[in-house]
Amino acid sequence: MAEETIFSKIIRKEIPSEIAYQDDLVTAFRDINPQAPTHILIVPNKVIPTVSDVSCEDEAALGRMFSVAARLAEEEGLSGDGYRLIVNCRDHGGQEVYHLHMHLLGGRPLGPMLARRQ
Ligand code: DGP
Repeated sequence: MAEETIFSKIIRKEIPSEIAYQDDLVTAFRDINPQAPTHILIVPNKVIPTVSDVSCEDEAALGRMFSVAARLAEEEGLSGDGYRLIVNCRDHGGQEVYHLHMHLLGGRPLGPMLARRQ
């Protein structure tokens, strides 16, 4: 059984957060440290620590994450100009919270995908 993080407490509403969407498979809430006018995290309700831990039985939740991203992007007025979805994985990916999550970012031009090498 994978270890819980703070995101499980957010999903169960044991600690406050600004929840934008929730259903039986996924929860979406606003990032505590927003990097863009819209910055929402979309997470499976089940604890899956990283992308490397995904299995076939998670496909419904992962698919739902994308349909919820599209729905929230539309609600936030991002669909026309576009937005970015990011999933970080482990150290080199810059993952801080080990409960798989998708960042939905938009509301301004987001620049290049990666910081350029010097
Ligand atoms: P990542 O680096 O991909 O693991 O991103 C983790 C994100 O989670 C980071 O942008 C900040 C956010 N975050 C961490 N703790 C909390 C929290 O307690 N509440 C909310 N709303 N966001 C959090």
